[in-house]
Amino acid sequence: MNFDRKDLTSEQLVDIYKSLLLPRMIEEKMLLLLRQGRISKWFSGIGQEAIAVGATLALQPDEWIMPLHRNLGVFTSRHMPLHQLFLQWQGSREGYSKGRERSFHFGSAPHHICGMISHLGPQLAIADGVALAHKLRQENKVSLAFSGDGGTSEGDFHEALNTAAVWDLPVIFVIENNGYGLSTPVREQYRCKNLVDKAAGYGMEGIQIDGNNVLTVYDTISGVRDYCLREQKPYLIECMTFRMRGHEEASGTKYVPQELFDEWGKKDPVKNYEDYLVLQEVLNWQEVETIRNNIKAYIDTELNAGFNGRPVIANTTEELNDVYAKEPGVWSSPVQGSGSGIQTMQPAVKLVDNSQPANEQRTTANDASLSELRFIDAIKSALKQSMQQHSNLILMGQDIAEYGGAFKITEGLVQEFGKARIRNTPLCESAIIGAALGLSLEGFKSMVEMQFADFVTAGFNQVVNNLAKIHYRWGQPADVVIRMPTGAGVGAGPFHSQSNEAWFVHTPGLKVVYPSTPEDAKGLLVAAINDPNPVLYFEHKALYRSISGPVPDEYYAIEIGKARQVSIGSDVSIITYGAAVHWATAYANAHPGISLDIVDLRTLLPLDYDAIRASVGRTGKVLLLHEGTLTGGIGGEIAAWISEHCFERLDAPVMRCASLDTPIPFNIDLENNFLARARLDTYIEKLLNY
Ligand SMILES: Cc1ncc(C[n+]2csc(CCOP(=O)(O)OP(=O)(O)O)c2C)c(N)n1
Repeated sequence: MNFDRKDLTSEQLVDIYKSLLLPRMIEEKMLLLLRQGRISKWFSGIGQEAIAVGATLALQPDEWIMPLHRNLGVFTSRHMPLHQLFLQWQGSREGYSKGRERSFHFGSAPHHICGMISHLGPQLAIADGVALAHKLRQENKVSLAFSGDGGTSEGDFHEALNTAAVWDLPVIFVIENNGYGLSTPVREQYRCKNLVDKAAGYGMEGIQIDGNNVLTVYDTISGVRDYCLREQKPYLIECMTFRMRGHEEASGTKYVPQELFDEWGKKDPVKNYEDYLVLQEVLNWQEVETIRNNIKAYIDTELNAGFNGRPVIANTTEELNDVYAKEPGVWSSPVQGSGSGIQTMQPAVKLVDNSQPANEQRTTANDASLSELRFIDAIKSALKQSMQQHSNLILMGQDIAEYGGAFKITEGLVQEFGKARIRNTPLCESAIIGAALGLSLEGFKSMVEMQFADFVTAGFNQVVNNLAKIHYRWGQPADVVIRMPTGAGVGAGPFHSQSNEAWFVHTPGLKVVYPSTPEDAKGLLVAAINDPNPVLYFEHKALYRSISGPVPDEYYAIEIGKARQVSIGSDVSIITYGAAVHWATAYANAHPGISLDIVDLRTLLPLDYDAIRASVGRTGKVLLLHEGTLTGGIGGEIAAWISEHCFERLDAPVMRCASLDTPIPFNIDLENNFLARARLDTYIEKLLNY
């Protein structure tokens, strides 16, 4: 192995040696503890340490790294104390995730390390978002993300590299090509000669290097970092290495030919570098011995502390409380040792309470000037005012800049706020949602527009696994709003009409809002953008231009989690949301003799159980009405809650009127038959006559 020290001092060479040796010696100890049954699982990076260590040392300590499961060297080179790392691996409360995450699936904002999710590839686009934040603030910083050879086959790899290239982001993508993805050899993983060849396809520079030579890794990444900063472009580095142990310790290595172990054993990154230092007389063997003894002593002391962690005592209140970030400014107890600590100042915003019918008590500011706006214009107004209020708010989506978006909601914004903040995206939902999370790591807010709610499936993983879970896992807020143009009624067929809100209501960590009036559309979007949590904001396309109403001109918010009482009645409750609110009111208008108690939920997660209970109390007969399909819909959840909590108040079975359990048909007659509206009269009759 050829080492070239270039202009590194002997002291620097020794520091690199210590950084390289530490993860190796920790791992050797872990393997021992594993055999003794004192730890349960271990993903080994033995043989690959030069990559994680060299990369981390080449970056500034406040540059984000997105490591994976074999990158212990990232954590140690960022000087995370071993006892706390060990507490983390043991699932202790005093680790980095309060016992909620395993092995290396955790992050720490003070160390600028972003925790991976098991799905691997989603890490890459988060680095895009971080780099975008640096670019927008004109900071001289890069981000660095790892991928295995297996991970390069994921769509996320393609999306993240392409987006970084198109947006000229200073991201360093590092592939650790260690020959295998679990048991899959690289010949069954890809057909190009070298993975770095893919760089050209994205229009970026790339290089393949010896990943076992720590000086090569360090020098290359230092140079690439300079390039990324100077040119404001991404770069792909393929590090050739080998996985010297099984995928994880229990899975064995039978499928790996012995010759490969023999060949790569000779290229051991630690041994070779050690020999080089001795040969160059930077160290002698006695000094090597001393360094090893010091590290051993450090490991033993730290492990002692690590084994003395307090056991986790489950506290359900704390578990539930940590799912969501508190409002900015009151986010006081991030998971110990993590949380970005970045608290963006919240603009002063008036809370409008229009939760009671106009003829009842209503505390909407009477002095506020009102304009008659269409639903779509109310959304526009919320976006525009939020952009004015939050200088750190970025809007992203396909065709949203000059074109104004598929529904023209963002029309004109690019002229006022510029292309840096109103961003057209390539066609890649997953990377953009991942980038939104990266922006959030750096204290930005973002709104991602789905062209149609249906297309969120292409970014589903980022929503339900990254955005939704990150705060619970390691105390990091995901300050992202996803706008979801949703719903049927316009003959748009199975993939431009879906009501998929129920998928997200089943995901703790998300908030789901779904306004039905222009006033609520504006106030809830403002609230969603102010909220530090990931919010899915559903906007029914059929309402955009079909309804209008009075909307305060001022900047105001409507409380997330609070339902609106549309009308108070005594015969039947209709608990509903979205376009179905208008079906219910149309029915009420057409049947003045029936006293309907209509509740517009407005927020589906969290639900306003007080409003539901009050309505049930007034009528004793409940119809849950929604455009989403019946089975597994929100109606089922609310029906269960009512039967559990309001049973004595019921005078009839709780009924659900929902859309048919079929995909959404294109033909208008079929679509009308599909929609819940077709069965509304029948259900109300049933309840009245019960
Ligand atoms: C989306 C997804 N599919 C499957 C897995 C199971 N899995 C975990 S690691 C792994 C192999 C990864 O290989 P590679 O990217 O080369 O990284 P390495 O483990 O070799 O470091 C697989 C298949 C997963 N974690 N995520």
